[in-house]
Amino acid sequence: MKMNFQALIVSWKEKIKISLIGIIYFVFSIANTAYASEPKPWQMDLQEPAGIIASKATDLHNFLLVIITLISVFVLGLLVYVCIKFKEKPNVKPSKTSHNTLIEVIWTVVPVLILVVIAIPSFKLLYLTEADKPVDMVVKVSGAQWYWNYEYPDEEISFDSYMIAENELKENQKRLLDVDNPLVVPEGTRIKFLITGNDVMHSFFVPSLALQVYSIAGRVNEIWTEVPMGKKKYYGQCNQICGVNHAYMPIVIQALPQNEYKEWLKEAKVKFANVKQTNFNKFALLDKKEIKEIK
Ligand SMILES: [Cu+2]
Repeated sequence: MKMNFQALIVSWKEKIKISLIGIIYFVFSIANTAYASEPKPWQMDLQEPAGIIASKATDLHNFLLVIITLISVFVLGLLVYVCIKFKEKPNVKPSKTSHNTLIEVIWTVVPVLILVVIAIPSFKLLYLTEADKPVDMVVKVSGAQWYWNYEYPDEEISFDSYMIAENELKENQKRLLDVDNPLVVPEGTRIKFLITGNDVMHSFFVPSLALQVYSIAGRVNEIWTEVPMGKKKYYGQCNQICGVNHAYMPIVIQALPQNEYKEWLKEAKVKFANVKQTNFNKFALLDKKEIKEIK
């Protein structure tokens, strides 16, 4: 009878263990299959990285966090130690020490070494973002007051992307984040973005893809990213203060499976066929002489 009771307890423990594993697995599987990369209420960490640049940037951020924490704890400890050790009571006659060569050498050399340790992965990442990698497609992004224009030079389509006003939001659409025409791209694609501006300075910022580039009139900035596999929306915002409606020009990159992208492209070519390209769009990539010739 005693044995049976023990066996019962063991089986209950086993059941609880299995249930806990099940719950943890369920939570993680939901998190992994999330269909959108977006800011979350009370979010503490960075958004889940998508693509090689974003995951390397997140790794660098986590590495720096360790270094920053160690330095902060060390400095705090030092301050507390000094406050206690050199307080007035036991030091009625204060020491007049003003130099200590060894300590001065240490506090110069150690920060230099720390900076070198930080610089190596930092430069590696910077070079990766600047690398001229072969890409699958090119998208030209133009910032304007207060919307984005996306142009697919190879497909000869171009369209504006405006935020959906609060009173026009449909179910499942996000306030201040969803747009009428998202930038649609095929999943698993390496994309080169050419980023320019129409008026004031804007900034094309999609945190989960580690994209953050200034959009400046008369200048074309360039960056590439890899959109991973999976049907997903990547949300971003203009993050260069650009005027009264700065907060109302979000960015949505919608990744679709190849076949759905092709379907979208077919429809887009019809839908945006009548959209006349602005002079700005025609001229953005030309030099002054060529513009004169066209005029
Ligand atoms: Cu802006």
